[in-house]
Order: sequence, then C-alpha cells, then structure tokens
Amino acid sequence: MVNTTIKTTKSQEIFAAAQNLMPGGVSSPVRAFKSVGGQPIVFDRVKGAYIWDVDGNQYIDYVGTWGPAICGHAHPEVIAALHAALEKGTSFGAPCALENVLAEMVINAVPSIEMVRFVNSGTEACMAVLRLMRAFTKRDKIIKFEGCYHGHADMFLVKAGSGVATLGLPDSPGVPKSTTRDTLTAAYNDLEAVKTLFEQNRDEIAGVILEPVVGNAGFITPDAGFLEGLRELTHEHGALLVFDEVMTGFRIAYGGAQEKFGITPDLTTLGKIIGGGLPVGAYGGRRDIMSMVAPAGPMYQAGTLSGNPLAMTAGIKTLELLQKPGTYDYLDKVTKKLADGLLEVAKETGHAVCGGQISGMFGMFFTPGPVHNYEDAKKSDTAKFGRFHRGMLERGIYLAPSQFEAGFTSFAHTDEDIEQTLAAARDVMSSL
Ligand code: HOZ
Repeated sequence: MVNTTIKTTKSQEIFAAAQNLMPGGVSSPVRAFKSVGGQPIVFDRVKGAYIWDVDGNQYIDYVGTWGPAICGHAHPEVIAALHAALEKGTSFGAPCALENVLAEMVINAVPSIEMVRFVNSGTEACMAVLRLMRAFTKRDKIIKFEGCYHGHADMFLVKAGSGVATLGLPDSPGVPKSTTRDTLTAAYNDLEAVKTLFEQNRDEIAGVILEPVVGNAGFITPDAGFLEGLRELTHEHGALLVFDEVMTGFRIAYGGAQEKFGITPDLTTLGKIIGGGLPVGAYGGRRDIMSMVAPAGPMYQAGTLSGNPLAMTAGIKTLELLQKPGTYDYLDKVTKKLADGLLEVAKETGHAVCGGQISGMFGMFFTPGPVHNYEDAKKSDTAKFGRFHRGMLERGIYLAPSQFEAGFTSFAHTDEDIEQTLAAARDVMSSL
C-alpha cells in the first residue's frame, strides 16, 4: 500500500520564514508551487536520482535541478574533481587552463560552435547572443516564439514560457515597451508566420532564436521541416539562426538538438549540463561572428566569475561521463519507458493526455493534443495537473511544479525507479 501522507512540518516552517526574507520565499519563481497548490518542499540533500527533504522524505527526482543533473545528483566523480579543484581556489578572475579544456570539448561536440564564450547562466548567454546577433547583422529586430523562454532579460520577456507562463505573467511590468519593440513573435512550428514577419520587416531582422525542442512550455517537439524551414528563411534573408540549447544541449544528444536534427544554426546558447550543477552558461558559433566579441572585436560582454575553475571542472567531468559508450541509449531507453508508461497509465485510467520524450527530456499534457505550440499547450487541464503533481509528491515522486516545464531523467534513474513512478502514477490517476 502506498503511503499518501507525508510529513512536511520542517519544510513548512522553513518556507514560512523564507517568505519574510525573500520575495515569495524563493530565489526563483518556478520553485514556488504557485500553480500546483501546496507549498514547496525544502530540500536537504540530493544523490543520484533521489532527493531528501528536511523532514526526511525521499523522492525520485524528475527535475534534476532543472536539467543539469544528467549524471545523477552529486556524481562521485564530479564531487571528487570539485574537491581537488577547490583546493586551488574558487575563482581566479584571470585565464585558467580549464577554460581551454571545456571550450575544446564544447567545440568538438556542438556542430555550430567554432568559438565559445563562457558566462554564468543561460539568461546571460541569451542576453549576450542577442547583442551579438544585432552587432553582427547591424539590424535590431529579432523573432522569438510564443512559449519559448530565453531567460529573464527584458528583450525576451514577450509571450515567454517557464515561470512567466506558469504564473500567467507573459509580459512583465518593468519591461519598457521600447525594449521589446523589436522583439517579434510567432507561434512555434508556424513557418508561414515567420515567413510573413520576414516579408513585413525586410532587411530589418537580425535573426531568429528558438528552443529547437521546447522545454519551457511543457515538452514540444519541432514538426518535420520546421527547423529546416527556419534555416532556409534565415539564409534567404541574411539573418542569423540561433538555437537556445540551454536545455537541449548535451541532453537530447551529446551535440544537442543540432546534432539530433542535423540542422546547424549560426549561434548557440548553452547552460545547465555544461556546468555540471554549478552556475554556468555559454554562447558560441561561427568564428566570424564570435570574433566580434570583445576583446577580439567591439561587442562588449564581460563577467567577474565567468569561466571560474569550479564550474569548468564540474562541466568537464560531466561531459567526460557523458562520453562513455551507451549513455544516450540508456537515457533514451529509461525515459521512453517512463513517457510511454505515463501515456499507457493515463489511457487505462481514462484520462486524455499526450506527451513524449527525446532522450532524457520528456513531458505530458492533460489534453488529447496534439500540442504543436504554446496555444495548444494552454489547452491542458492545469488544475488536473496540479492534483496529479500533489498526488505524485505524496507518493515520493518529484515532478516539476508546473505544466509548462519539461521533465528530466539521468543515467542514475533505474528501471525500478521508473516502475515505482508508474505505479504511483496509476494510483494517482485512478483517483483524479
Ligand atoms: N530555466 C529553468 C526551467 N524553465 C528554470 C530555472 C529557473 O527559472 O529557476
């Protein structure tokens, strides 16, 4: 019999105190459980596929610190490498040989990247890449897609995904209209809309930025021909194609979505996995474009902690682990079992759902679907998702606390973990 009550006394105490100290009691809104009800659980420690909260409850984790934990949390080899690096100091603010090692690994892995600049987060990477798109093309307008999230910089907070979608704040106050005037939007997977925008704004569009597989509006895959079409359109109009692979980089394939789908963008942003759980981001691409970045060129971008030895070390060790034969096959197998299993359980218990996975990234919507874009995703029964989330949590399964976030597995997740998860899902869905 599955335990359906969990003790959360300490979590509640800590979160109550946190609400007086930090806005909403959190350091990032996506953690706040606002759309699923209840209160966030407060973590104490993480290991492999599991997390433990401050009340001693154990959960199977499908958030993986929002993507980085692809090797499982606190992998012993990553921790050992970090211990050794720590002895030499935490930050140099000066060149460090480890930057070369990680840069080379990234360049060798990601088809579009000939040169790379390290920063400290995915947000920073996207902010910088936008400046670079504009600097290189001498054009100001960009196209982004509804429900795609490229961090919280002003220019991207237009019909954005992730926390802003979860909280229903698509266009945040405090973002001046003048800042987003040049951010044009289209529905994801709608090539005709992009074509029209290019025709209406001839010679004015610097480029198109997108999540090649959307993870910030739930999990949405590109329709056949969509990425190819964007590549052709951007070529035709002298604009740049930018893949935001902060989520998909090193996750859906070692070389990211661009390797998986065989489409090479001009520029790419990365984060999450390449920091192995430490704060990191990166942007890179064609050498002629990257040569514009200061001090090689005039486009300014900088950072005190960028390329710091701890983040570089965790990233290097994580990518080394990912290079082991069979890693991505395993991730695909275990995640397919989960995603297929969830659809099967939903069918058996009479719920209309759709969803899927690519490698270790997955998602499920409470709508018959299909989901091609954010408008489709919004048809999901989010109240039902909230009840599902709560039920799963009570049964020891930690899912992202929003319908509009993808889920992540790691190679620490076992068949038994998946079976336990599906048993919990069957139990919850039977009583939804
Ligand atoms: N980019 C992460 C997934 N949407 C969320 C990280 C955050 O905003 O805290």
